[in-house]
Amino acid sequence: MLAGAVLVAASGCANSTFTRLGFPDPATSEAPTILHLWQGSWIAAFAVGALVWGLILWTSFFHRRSRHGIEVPPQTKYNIPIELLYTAVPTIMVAVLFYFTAKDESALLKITPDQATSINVVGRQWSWTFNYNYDAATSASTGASVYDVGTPGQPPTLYLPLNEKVKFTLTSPDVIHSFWVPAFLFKLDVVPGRVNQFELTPTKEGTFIGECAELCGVDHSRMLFWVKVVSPAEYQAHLGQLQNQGKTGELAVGCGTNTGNSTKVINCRVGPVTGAKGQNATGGPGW
Ligand SMILES: [Cu+2]
Repeated sequence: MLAGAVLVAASGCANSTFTRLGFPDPATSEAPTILHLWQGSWIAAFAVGALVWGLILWTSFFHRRSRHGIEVPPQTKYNIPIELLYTAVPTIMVAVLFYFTAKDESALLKITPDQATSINVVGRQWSWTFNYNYDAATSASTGASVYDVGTPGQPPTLYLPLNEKVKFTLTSPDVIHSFWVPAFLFKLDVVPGRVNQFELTPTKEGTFIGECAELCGVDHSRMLFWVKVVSPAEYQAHLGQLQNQGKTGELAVGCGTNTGNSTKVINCRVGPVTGAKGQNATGGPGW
C-alpha cells in the first residue's frame, strides 16, 4: 500500500530505479511508453490490493466472534447487488487494462516511411543474422546492403545509430524466436513465414545485451547477441567494415538453410563443435 501511495505521489512516473519497478533504464525514445504502461498496471494492482487487504483487515478486526459468545451471525444466501458488483468491477478493470495495452501496442507497431535505415533481423536455430539496409517486408534494399552473422559460440553484435529511427523487419527460416533487447523494454516474435516489423530510435550510447525470448530448441539459451549504439558516423564506418570483409548483399535465411538457394555459403561452424546434433528444423545441417 505504501509503495502504491508513493508511486501515485510520484505523479509524472519519474524515472528512477524504484519507480521503474524492476524495468531497466529505457534506452529508446519508444521505451517510456512501455514503462508508463508497466507503472500504470502496477498502480492499478496496488489500488486493488489495498482495497482487498483493507476488507480482509476490516472483517478480521471488526467482525470477530466475541470471546464468550457462541452465537452464529445472520447467514446471507443471496445478495444480488453485491453479485452484480463483483461481476461488473473486474470486467471494467480488464477492459481498462485492455484499452491502454491496445492503444500503446498500436502506437508502438505503427510503421512510418521516415526511418533512417532498415535492418532485417533473421532469427534462426540458434543465432542471429543482421541484414543492414534491407527491408524484408518489401524485399528491397534501402542502401548498400551488408550482413553480419553470429553463432551460439560467437554472439553477433548489432550496431545501431544513435538518435536515428531504425525500421526492423524480423524473419525466421525455421521456428519461432523472439527478438528481445531488455534495455529497449521491447520484444517481438520472429515467426517463420511472416515478416514482423517495428521501429525504434536508440537514445543512449552504449552496449546492451540481447536475447531470444522464445524457447526454440536445444541451444535457445545460447541465442544471445550484443547491441552497440554508436554515433551515426561510427555506424556507417561499421557498415563499411562489413563491406570490406566481403559481407555484401543480404542473407534471406540463416546458416544451414541458405546453402541450397543462395550463392553465399557461410561456414557456421565457428567455435568448438561438440558432437553431432542432428539437423535443424528445415533439414539443414546441424551445428
Ligand atoms: Cu530462438
